[in-house]
Amino acid sequence: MANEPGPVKKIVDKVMDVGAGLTPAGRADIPGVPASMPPTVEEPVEPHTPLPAKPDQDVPTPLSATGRTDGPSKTVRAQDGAFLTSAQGARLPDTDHSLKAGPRGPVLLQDHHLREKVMHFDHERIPERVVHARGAAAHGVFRGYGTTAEVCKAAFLAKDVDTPVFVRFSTVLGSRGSADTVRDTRGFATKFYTSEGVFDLVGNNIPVFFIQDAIKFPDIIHAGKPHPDREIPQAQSAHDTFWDFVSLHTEATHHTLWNMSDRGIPRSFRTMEGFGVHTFRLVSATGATTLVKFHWKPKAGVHSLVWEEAQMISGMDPDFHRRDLADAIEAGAHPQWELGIQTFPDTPEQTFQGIDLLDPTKIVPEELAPVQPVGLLTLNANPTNFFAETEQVAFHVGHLVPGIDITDDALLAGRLFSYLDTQITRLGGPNFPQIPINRPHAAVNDMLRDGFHQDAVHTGVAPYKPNSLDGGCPFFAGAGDHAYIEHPTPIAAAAKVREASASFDDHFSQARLFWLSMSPAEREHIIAAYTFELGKCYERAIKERTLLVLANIDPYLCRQVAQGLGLPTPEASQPLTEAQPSPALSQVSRTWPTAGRVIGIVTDGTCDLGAVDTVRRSVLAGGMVPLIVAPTGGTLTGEGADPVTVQRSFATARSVEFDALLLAGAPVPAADAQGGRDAKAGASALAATPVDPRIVLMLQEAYRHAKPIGGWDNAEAALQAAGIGADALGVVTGSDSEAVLRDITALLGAHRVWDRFPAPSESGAA
Ligand code: HDE
Repeated sequence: MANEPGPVKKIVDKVMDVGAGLTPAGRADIPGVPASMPPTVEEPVEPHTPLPAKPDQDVPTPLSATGRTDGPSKTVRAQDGAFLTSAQGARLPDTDHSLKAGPRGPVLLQDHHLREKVMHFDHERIPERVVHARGAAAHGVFRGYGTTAEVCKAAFLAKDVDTPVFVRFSTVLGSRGSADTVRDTRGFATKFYTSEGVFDLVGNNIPVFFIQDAIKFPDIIHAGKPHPDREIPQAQSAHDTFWDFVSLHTEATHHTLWNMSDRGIPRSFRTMEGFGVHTFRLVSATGATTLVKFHWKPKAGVHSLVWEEAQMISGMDPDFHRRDLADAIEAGAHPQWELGIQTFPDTPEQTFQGIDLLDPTKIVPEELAPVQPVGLLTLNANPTNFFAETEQVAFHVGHLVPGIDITDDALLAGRLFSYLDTQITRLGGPNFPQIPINRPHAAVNDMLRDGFHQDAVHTGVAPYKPNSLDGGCPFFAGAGDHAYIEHPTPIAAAAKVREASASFDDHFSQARLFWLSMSPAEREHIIAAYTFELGKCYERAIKERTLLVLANIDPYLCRQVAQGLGLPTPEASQPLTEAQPSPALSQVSRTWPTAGRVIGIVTDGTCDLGAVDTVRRSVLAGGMVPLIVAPTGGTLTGEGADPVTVQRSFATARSVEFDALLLAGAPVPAADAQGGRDAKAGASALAATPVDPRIVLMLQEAYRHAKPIGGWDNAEAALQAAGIGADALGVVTGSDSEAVLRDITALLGAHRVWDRFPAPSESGAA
């Protein structure tokens, strides 16, 4: 009875029939279709089996709890049958009315359907992650380049080995429902389902951490989370407790500076770098060891939002990052990252050119140890069910495979304890590795038994060793059988102390290195970020204390922030180090691929629609996403031109959705351009212009967010209404719409037109 083709085919034909009224542009080109079939206006009532998942979606590989692959199909875990049933499979005639003694009578306790439905609903939520609660994930594949053969024996790194992966991106501080574009560190956690067991690389988009020892983790998180009395502010570091802690605990200085830089507000998960942060130890087939740091390099380049844009998006589209990831995958623009390693000799000191490799507040500049590519990650499918996959995935830094070992990093040691511990509460017991998304793709023959939610049906009577009753099974593996054998790293004799190595006391030299490596535009953003965040603090003492920290990074930074706060500029308390800048740390001055960028094409429908459609198609052909913005939703039609589907109306569109804007003429005010209806149209000065005030506002925002703007026909009139010169930097007008698009695409390669706003010359000086 499962998957009966007859009724499904019938309903599919029926819904496709209704959907046929929609143009292909509305259905296929623009990602975001909510279900695999377009809905009908009337509620479908003819029974049929569940609709299939969307083509862009995948599910955890169907494996048994013990890693067996034989048997189940990909839909085996989905619901089945055409009829509504109870959890026990009994078919139900109604789910809208409780069982009552008469239509107006009391509800009867014997209503077992009501009881089951509400009981289950009452328990739908599980505790959110204590950190990194807000996240989004995707399935993909990792292909090894084989370049690590000399240093690492891990099977998944061998040449052309494809390993399934599941990657979850996250913010750190916010609750599950918080906005995506807040200023914060981002998590970048990858689960590799390798043939030798699961390997989890649980990293961040910032290569250093706030603390050097895991015992401080509750402190930094308590300080960053909302104040415990009022539980505000949500998902932000712009408050007194955060700055109170980081100004007193100066080992946080380097990470905090990264947070205040553009890295704290990424444009997309797709445009983030990822870092393993700790130093790991690789082991070769011959037992030789190498210390390494892991890096993820996005093929799309490293890009960020500007702060005003990030704040607007938090209101306009709090799901901006997760939508962007899912849409890109659905559109076939599969995001890619190259995994790379920096390698260092495994010496007893565990330092490299004077940098302590066990100190997670330090980087090794790429100019000193280049990042060597070892494989390619491609995210190619969206989860089918958020809860089952993204919410229940459980990462753990102790999920290691032969060839990858840990070091004595004290932060890593605490994580090795924490990531198992937290799942007991979050996922309700010790059997979370059996949840479909967590199951290894390697044979599992452990002796762990029973417990809540046990899914395996183990055979045998002897889950202990040694045994003879189960024929001695399971047996020990040797190195030749891919056993995970800890590298016998010598441990120097030492006294038990609660202390850190003296080298951990340097809290400022690398913060200064980061500052000196920034372009002038990036430095201005950092100044603005500190000024904003500290400006939100209540206590003057906390601001003054933070200025003392900034004085030890750079006098210009300190002076500018102090000025913005209206406070005196303190002197540095220690000599500034003369760090060599690392150009690899800057996001500016390089060009990147433009695939996946979003271009808004604005028209009031009175222009040459043929040209609009041609540009729209060229944007698509370039791997970018065109969104048509018109006075109302629906379809634009014109003589001799194909109909053009509208994605955003003047009322619903906002500049922050677009990386660049194209104007097909100067849109006249639409019928709803009234302040009483749409406050965006309310500015009286704008209402007086012959251009729709929402478009004027959109242009002004795009301009100040340093976005490229192009136009043809009468576009100059719209620019003029917005106070933007047609010859301004990054503004392109002309009669040939295709040529304008070419210029705009070239500008997008540099991400933004930063030169539009030159930084004060003083910013370059120390
Ligand atoms: Fe985590 N961290 N962490 N962390 N972390 C968690 O594990 C913890 C640290 C990171 O998408 C928790 O399953 C301690 C560094 C990511 O599911 C928890 C310490 C780095 C994620 C936990 C750290 C990270 C987590 C919460 C100090 C970057 C999200 C839920 C020693 C290298 C993974 C969970 C996902 C999640 C503890 C420090 C990254 C509580 C104690 C450093 C990306 O176990």
